[in-house]
Amino acid sequence: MLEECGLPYKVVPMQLGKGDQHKPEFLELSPNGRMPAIIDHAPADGGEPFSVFESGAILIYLAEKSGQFLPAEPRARSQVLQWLMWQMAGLGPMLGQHGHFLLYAPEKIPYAIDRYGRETRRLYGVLDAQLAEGEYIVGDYSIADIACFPWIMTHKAQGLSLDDYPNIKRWYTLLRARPKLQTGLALGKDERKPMDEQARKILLGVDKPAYSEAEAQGAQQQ
Ligand SMILES: N[C@@H](CCC(=O)N[C@@H](CS)C(=O)NCC(=O)O)C(=O)O
Repeated sequence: MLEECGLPYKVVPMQLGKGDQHKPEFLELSPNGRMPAIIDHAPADGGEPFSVFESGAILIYLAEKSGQFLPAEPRARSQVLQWLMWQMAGLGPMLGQHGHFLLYAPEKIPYAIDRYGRETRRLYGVLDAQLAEGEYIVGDYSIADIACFPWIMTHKAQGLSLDDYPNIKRWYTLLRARPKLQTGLALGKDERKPMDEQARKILLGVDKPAYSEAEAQGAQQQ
């Protein structure tokens, strides 16, 4: 998004496998302990630096700051925001869970793989039908496209073929050809490291007990 907007930026790499996302200085910016988060050192009001967490909120903030990729006309704006919310509440979380149970879970649980797999395919179908209506998700290239693209990029790992979704395939090829998107994708490539067992535990949050003592006692009493 920063590349597409032409805004200057500095990337601060995070090592999720080392728990950088749990550090107090990061939690001040992103209380949910997840990346991305940004700090705007030149906010429009000329005041103190301003931080934003949650990718959807970041996209809206940068679209409003740069006046790009989010139309001002109320109907078009609402449509872009509808699809942005669809990504935030559906595509992202469901594909995240599908990927987890398919690729990372230490045991293969067919029910979970099936449930999230079905939902993943349903969501792909919804997007494919929407993309039958136009070149981009709604109107011109927007933050809805920018938000959805990275999840569609994971289709192979999710066990999907874009041949089953011809409109997504056309849109995906169109977006992939954007030079600024390519620059964005290449960022931080050298920083990415394979996960060892400890990093996996930290990232999946299984380095801590799943239940509190009170919950464990309550379960025994039932
Ligand atoms: N809803 C959040 C999701 C962010 C998210 O899950 N980020 C992942 C990396 S892509 C993360 O920070 N994971 C660290 C962790 O789970 O500890 C958003 O869209 O910004």
